[in-house]
Amino acid sequence: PKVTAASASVEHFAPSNIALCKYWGKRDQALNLPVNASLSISLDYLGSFTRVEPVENGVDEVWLNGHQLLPSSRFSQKVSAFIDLFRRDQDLHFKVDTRNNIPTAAGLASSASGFAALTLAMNDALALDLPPEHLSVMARMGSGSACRSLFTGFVEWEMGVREDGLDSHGVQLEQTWPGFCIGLVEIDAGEKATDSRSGMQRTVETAHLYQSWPLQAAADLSKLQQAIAERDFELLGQTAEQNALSMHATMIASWPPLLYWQPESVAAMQKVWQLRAQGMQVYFTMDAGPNLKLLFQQHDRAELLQHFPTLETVEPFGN
Ligand code: 2P0
Repeated sequence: PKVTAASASVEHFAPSNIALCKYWGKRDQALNLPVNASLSISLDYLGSFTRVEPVENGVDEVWLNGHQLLPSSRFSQKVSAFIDLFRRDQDLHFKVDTRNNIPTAAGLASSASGFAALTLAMNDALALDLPPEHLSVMARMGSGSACRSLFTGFVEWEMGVREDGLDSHGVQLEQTWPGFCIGLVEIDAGEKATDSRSGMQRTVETAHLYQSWPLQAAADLSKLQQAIAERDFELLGQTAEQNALSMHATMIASWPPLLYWQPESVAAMQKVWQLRAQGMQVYFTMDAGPNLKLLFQQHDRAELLQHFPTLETVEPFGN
């Protein structure tokens, strides 16, 4: 982008997103170009508020949930490197203040909403006026999954074919699904030991099983598109759950092994399978962390809450 003068403080919100077909593996590390296309649902009001304002002291300042981070911290460095894409060679620095209303680093993709909100804020601060798909390309360079958080509802991340990545961005699907619910089962909100970036790199480099992943993901993506078009909840749930478990199988087959599950994660999976055996249409998906995200429909919410009393539920399209 062409840079003009930096303006005063601006704030933007972007939602977190949960992938039904996961992004796992890069064909280009520097540009965050994925090996496979993915499909997610944005979480409505759960996400990140990011405020950006110019500072005069010659370095970026990064704040997360009310605390200033050390410039040497992983997140600070990632944010500063991302701002480099906007400021280019200009002597412009910013205070970036991000507040998440979801647990940070607990596998709830706060980096996705954070970089999406930061992209919107930088676009405003520098008066760039970029179109949505270009904003999504920029967000992707901060964190791959952030390109999906630029949009609401169902979003497909088209992997693209270009080497410069300009065709690798999120696209919002037209379809809605009133009554579609996501439930967050928090197993552990602590910081995870291996972040997604190094986790997916390790999987690509060491797991033979990963060779089967691109085909699995492509097949799952078409099933999900069909399920969304026909509002076939069973097809959607089965596909999303199998996709997540397939991704985790490639992680477990890495070396050193990458197992994000805790005993309570497995217990929650078994509870979901038990409820399904009793006839309830409830499915789960999991990301690079121990927490489960449940997929279900509004008419099952009350009964599901009896089995998962602390469930935080979101209805991305209302009910
Ligand atoms: C996803 N995840 O599709 C997958 C499933 C985690 C598991 O996208 O290196 O933080 O910044 O591009 O976007 C998390 O990976 O990784 C993620 P980078 P990112 O939601």
